[in-house]
Amino acid sequence: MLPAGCGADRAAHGGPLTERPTTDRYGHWQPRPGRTMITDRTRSTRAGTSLACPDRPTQAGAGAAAMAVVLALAGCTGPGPGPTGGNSPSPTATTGAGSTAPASPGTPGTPTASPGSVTATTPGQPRVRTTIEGLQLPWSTVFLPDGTAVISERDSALLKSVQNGRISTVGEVPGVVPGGEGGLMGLALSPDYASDKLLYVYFTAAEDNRIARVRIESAGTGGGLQLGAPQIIFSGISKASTHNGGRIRFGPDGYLYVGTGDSQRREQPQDRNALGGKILRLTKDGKPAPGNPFPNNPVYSLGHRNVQGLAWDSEGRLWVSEFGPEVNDELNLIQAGGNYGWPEVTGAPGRREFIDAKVVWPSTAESSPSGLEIVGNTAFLGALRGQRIWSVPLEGENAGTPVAHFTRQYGRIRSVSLAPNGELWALTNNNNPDSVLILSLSG
Ligand SMILES: [Ca+2]
Repeated sequence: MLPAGCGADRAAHGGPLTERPTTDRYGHWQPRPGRTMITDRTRSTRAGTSLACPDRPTQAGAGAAAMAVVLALAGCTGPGPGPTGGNSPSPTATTGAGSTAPASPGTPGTPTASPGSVTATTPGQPRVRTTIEGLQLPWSTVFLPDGTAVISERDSALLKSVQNGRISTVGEVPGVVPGGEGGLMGLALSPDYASDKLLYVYFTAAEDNRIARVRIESAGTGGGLQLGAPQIIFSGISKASTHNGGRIRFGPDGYLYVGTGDSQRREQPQDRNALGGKILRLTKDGKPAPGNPFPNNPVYSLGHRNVQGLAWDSEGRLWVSEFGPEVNDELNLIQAGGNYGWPEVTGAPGRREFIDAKVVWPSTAESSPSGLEIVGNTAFLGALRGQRIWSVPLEGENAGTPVAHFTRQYGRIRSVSLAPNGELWALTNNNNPDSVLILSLSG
């Protein structure tokens, strides 16, 4: 399904990294007490530009009008008819302004959060205030304290800045070996950026997926930014042409959360000593964070297929978006040590040993969610194959009925990120070229 040339075993362009892997050849975590970090000063000499290799091919107009199935807590705790079994999803109906809402508030037998109580705290309808064009396969956005945006480009391995609507190249992250869905992906700004000036990056290298940190700071009077030498803090996350995960984000507890993919290794997600198909929780130095559910282990939750969206709600609960296989994309509420089912189950089958998704999209043609952001009590998800932005009202531990915005108006959406001024920045993923959509939520 992937375009030619998207294999994961593309030759490395840079020299070998000097750090010993944190995992064995099967991607199993190898605790090494007292490990010291080694700075990677190897510069890449990447040549050429990779093809766009979609996480999930887009099929315009594909699929029936399947609607997201919404699961309130009551529907997720015990055995019973599956949400996608006897109950057909509701069709959708266009309501104008680029939004699509369900024709009915819910399907009998499928519990939903109370729409009334949720709607009251929902931000205004997102509207595109402006667009900034000129990016190529952008993946992640972070904002510096002065409002400057820093954006990663997956296949070019470049970090770009956007200031006053103008795009500039900051520099290339060395050691990135793009291929398939891999490349330069997630970004996270240090919570101590004011003093340490550090940016964390997740990328696909020659042998694995890894995380580095690099100083990024003003170059001087010109207002530009410059990069320091990256330091690898975590490595050994297995790679493949697809399912590389890639989202990283600091939580309210100050630890770095990492969404990984199963890297086409179905045995990894249920193995708590393998890094694939997990959410990891790390210190700023790349060690397992204190209080993790399994001793001296970076794993925070398991049984995931491919996590590319992480966000916390106002009460500090972690929600994640996750690609399903041919069915059942998911929005999950994360519990430390929780098992989210893959590859044994997907969606919300009500199996006691697995945690059900809060929202299930039966049709991956309508979703395939990558980035996730929570604004107030509303989750926003960027949909790749679905070519839209979904909003989902949250109420406590429950999720309400998803609403679609901008369906097939801007193509594939990779990420959504809240800017300091309250606007939402969405990145397209079309490669012809790509844009930032700056969305106003004020109504
Ligand atoms: Ca699941």
